[in-house]
Amino acid sequence: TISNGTVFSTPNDENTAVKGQHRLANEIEHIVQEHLKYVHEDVNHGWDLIHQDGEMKVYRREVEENGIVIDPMKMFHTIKGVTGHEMCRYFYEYQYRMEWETTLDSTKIIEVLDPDTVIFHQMHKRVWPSAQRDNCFWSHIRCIAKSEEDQPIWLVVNHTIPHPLAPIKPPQVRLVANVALICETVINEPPLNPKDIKRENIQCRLTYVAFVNPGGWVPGAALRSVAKREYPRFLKHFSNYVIEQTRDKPILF
Ligand code: 16H
Repeated sequence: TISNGTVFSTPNDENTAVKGQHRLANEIEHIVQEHLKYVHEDVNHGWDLIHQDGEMKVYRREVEENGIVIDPMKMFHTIKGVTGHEMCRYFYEYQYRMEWETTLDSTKIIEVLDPDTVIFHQMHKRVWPSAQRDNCFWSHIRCIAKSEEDQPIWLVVNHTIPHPLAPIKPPQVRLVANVALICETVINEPPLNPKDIKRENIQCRLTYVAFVNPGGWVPGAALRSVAKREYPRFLKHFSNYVIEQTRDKPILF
């Protein structure tokens, strides 16, 4: 129990929380719906293609707010041999985080809201000539069924939130972010019996969007060059990680 009377479940509690019934349920619902609304929005107007490598395309829209670069990022990729559920699972689950994240010093779960919603506190590596960044965000995984025939959409949303267990400690600076990973599974030449689907028959179509405010002044040119290098690196590295992890495992639809 925190001093204001709020009771928090911790990662150590037996998880008895009811799905979707917690203090952040409405906020999360709203932000998930926003992401779903814009996921198929085209990137022709105002978006620059800043990186392309095979199926991977990384777009950026140059935006500044009070002199701070807050460029929205939007990227697409197609990954062979994995499902949308697998991509989202490895992105969401705490135990894999440090195996694929290359921009973090640490990650910690500070609250579990339900099995599909946790609050993380993460420390970023110092990558640019300025203060170290940390971030505190809720992370939510969701499966959205479209119809019986279609493969569902899987998504993970990470969104910054203040939390009494993660106070900002200057000179550290808090990142503000709204990030979504949205995935669909495509099955090529589906065999008659769904049980016969092999990894060679599947691929994942991925969309990743990031609205990140560095939370304090950073030299704009440095931030843009870090972003241009690090987002494609993340996408490639994370995709390869999931391919490797799932290669010899049963397919998780
Ligand atoms: O999405 C990525 N990682 C998530 C899991 O660790 C956390 C992320 C996040 C970030 C900040 C606040 C809340 C949630 O969703 C992969 C991120 C890969 C980013 C590399 C590019 C870094 C370029 C500088 C921009 C400022 C860093 C912010 C990271 C998104």
